[in-house]
Amino acid sequence: MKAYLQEKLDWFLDYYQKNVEPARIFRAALLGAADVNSPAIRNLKETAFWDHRMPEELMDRPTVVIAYFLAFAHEVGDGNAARGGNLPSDQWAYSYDYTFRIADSIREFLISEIEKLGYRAVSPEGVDMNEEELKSPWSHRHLAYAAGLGTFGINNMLITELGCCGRYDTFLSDIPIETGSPIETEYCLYKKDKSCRVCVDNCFAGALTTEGFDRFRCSETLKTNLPIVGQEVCGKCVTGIPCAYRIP
Ligand code: B12
Ligand code: SF4
Ligand code: SF4
Repeated sequence: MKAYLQEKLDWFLDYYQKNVEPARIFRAALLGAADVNSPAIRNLKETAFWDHRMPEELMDRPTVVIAYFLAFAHEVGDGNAARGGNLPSDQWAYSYDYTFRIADSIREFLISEIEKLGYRAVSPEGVDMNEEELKSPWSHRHLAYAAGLGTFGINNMLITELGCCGRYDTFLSDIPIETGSPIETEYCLYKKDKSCRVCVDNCFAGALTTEGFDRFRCSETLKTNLPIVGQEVCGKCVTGIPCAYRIP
């Protein structure tokens, strides 16, 4: 079933970018699933956020969380890394905006495909970001981590076999599907043997250091960029790095 949904996802990603909103933003996708009763999901209030929602708060009797990573095309990441003056590229800003539309369409498409098979699936609703803490009660990355899609880099991104330069999305279902579990080796070179810190060096704002991440300082930088590129983006810590498109 996982291969079936992966195939549907691949087909739709290509279809959307060719026919619905022609552009080359994403190059590939990676799908996985996490059992709602697995420790990585049950522990979310401790590992992610005290107010993190449990799957059963968002759907009646779910059995799995489906998670997927949409990997940006190399041009998108490389263009952002190449733009000087600490500014994000226009295409990086456009891609951010594009993602919301394609992600909604992908989710609706996959949910309808699951329903055609006679199972239920729902979008996570009512999980708006907590503005005071700048944290979400539904963390796509932690859910994707629970599904075994990747491991966390010190840039906070989840590094998959397609890299970490991309976007995540998730939804709930009761479809019988092979589930994954957290990957036990570290992909991030800093976490492995301290042989890399390119993401930290790229963070001109000082929000990301090897000691931790100041989400408020990062957020200020994103806001500064809004009037310049039209979106609250930056992404210098996700582009021009060895783990952007692959396991480093
Ligand atoms: C709030 C938020 C922000 C805030 C706070 C950032 C943050 N790191 O949480 C602000 C506005 C600053 C921000 C900035 C950015 N964001 Co943002 N953001 C979110 C949002 C809405 C929620 C994140 C959240 O609250 N997570 C839960 C909290 C509890 O996580 P946390 O405290 O950060 O916990 C961390 C640690 O636990 C750590 N960790 C480290 N080691 C380990 C080891 C283990 C075993 C575990 C379990 C955890 C762990 O990983 C966690 C992730 O940071 C998500 C979308 C979503 N709903 O998931 C997007 C999201 C995280 N953002 C994303 C992106 C791309 C960005 C930016 C690059 C902006 C841009 N587009 O140009 C920057 C990157 C900043 C950075 N280096 O982290 C992507 C990341 C994709 C990816 N490849 O991983 C997401 C997932 C959006 C998406 N739909 O894809 N973001
Ligand atoms: S750039 Fe290097 S240190 Fe940063 S997350 Fe990737 S592998 Fe880890
Ligand atoms: S998005 Fe920009 S400001 Fe935020 S951590 Fe990454 S490089 Fe630093």
